[in-house]
Amino acid sequence: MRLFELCGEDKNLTFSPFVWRTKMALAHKGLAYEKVPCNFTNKEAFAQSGSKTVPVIEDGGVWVSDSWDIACYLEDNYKDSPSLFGGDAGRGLALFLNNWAGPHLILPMFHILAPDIPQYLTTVDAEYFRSSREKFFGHPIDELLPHKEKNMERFKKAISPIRATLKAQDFISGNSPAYGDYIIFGAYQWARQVGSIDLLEGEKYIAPWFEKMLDMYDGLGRGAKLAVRD
Ligand SMILES: N[C@@H](CCC(=O)N[C@@H](CS)C(=O)NCC(=O)O)C(=O)O
Repeated sequence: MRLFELCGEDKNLTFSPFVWRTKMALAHKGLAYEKVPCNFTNKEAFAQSGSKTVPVIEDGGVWVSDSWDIACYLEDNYKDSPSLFGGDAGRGLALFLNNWAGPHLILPMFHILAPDIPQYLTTVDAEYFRSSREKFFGHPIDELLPHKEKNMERFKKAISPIRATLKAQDFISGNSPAYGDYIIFGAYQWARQVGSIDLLEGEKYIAPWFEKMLDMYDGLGRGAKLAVRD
């Protein structure tokens, strides 16, 4: 199996929150794979998938893109390894979380992180990132900077369901981690790798959960390369 992922100027700096979902899912299922780092402006390696975004996997000639579709593919094709969803009801709820996380976790987090990212990309990637994200936000990403405090407040409010869940149980998915945990983990791992603000400060329930997640699978998350700030 091959996993295509985005990297910074440093090929070992691979920080996509969506790719982290897939990496944790592959580890959960105990599947081995080869990592293929790609740049934002060079997606040749996975062109055959038809996808413009990562994660993408290629498994014995089968191409699958989109983190959710990959999770379902792994679940359906590797039935003998631990389940990512714990059955149909779990899959349904994980889909809800997947759909919730886009607008209510990733997006508010992106308002905080976006200006931090270009410094870690190649010059052409940084240019692409700035112009594509400017189109997305409707203004240059640096214009987010003066609103950091307000955006932080918005983010802290948005994640209250995560806080409340981890207050009541050890993992998002209950007693042990599963795909729902990987969805949330990917976002915090992204912030840990490239963010200049500690989003877990004061988080009595989320921070200890994140520490546990970092240690899983022989410290897969903890061992990830962190961006080196100037
Ligand atoms: N819904 C997709 C979203 C994936 C996505 O947005 N990936 C970003 C990296 S975090 C990407 O590949 N962006 C490429 C680009 O902006 O050109 C998924 O869950 O896989």
